[in-house]
Amino acid sequence: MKLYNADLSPNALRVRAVANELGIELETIEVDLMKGEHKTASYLAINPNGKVPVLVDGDFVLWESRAIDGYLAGLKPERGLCPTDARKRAIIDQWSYWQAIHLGPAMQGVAFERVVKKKLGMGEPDETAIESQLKNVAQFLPVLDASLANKEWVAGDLSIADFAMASTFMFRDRAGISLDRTPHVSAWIDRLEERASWKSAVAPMLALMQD
Ligand SMILES: N[C@@H](CCC(=O)N[C@@H](CS)C(=O)NCC(=O)O)C(=O)O
Repeated sequence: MKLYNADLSPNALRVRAVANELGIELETIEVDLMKGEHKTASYLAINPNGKVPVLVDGDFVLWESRAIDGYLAGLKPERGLCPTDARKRAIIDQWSYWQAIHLGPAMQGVAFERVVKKKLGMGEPDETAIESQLKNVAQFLPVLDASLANKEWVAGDLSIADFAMASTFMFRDRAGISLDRTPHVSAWIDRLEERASWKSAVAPMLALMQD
């Protein structure tokens, strides 16, 4: 299986981590976003959105990181990362969609302004955008915190929802987003980041951030 990947992409990160967790080996093909390799005709033929990641499994092509994680988990159902039980699956979807639509854009909005722009030489942070996204972070983070008060993982057992969520937290320290007021979230992300699957997936990104 091939993964069109960018080491600096939080969306590709959640796919590499789930593959590691499942023991699925992926042939990663690095797509240089700075050189626009994701906008070439040959790349747009596999993902018309011009974004990473993309998974290619034989003649099956799949984009959208959370969908890719669901597919990978489905190949190894015995690992339980995405159960077929309707209620368990619905709770995983609930948190995955919530991350994609609510918490993720808020956290990533702050990280983009404070971390990514600087890293890629894209100018000064937009303080108005930061203020607006920090309000969203303050609204949504406590929701996750309350939910994690009585469970170890986002959907109860470890699942693809944890990996969907975790990518959002990658740049929290660099972006100045404190988890002091959300101790359950803090304990959960520490737990997740201790996993060998995550450590190995995140290593290339951390190396790039040190440059
Ligand atoms: N919803 C997509 C988002 C993919 C995405 O935005 N990828 C970024 C990298 S993190 C990208 O390729 N950006 C390049 C661009 O949009 O031009 C997913 O989860 O896979």
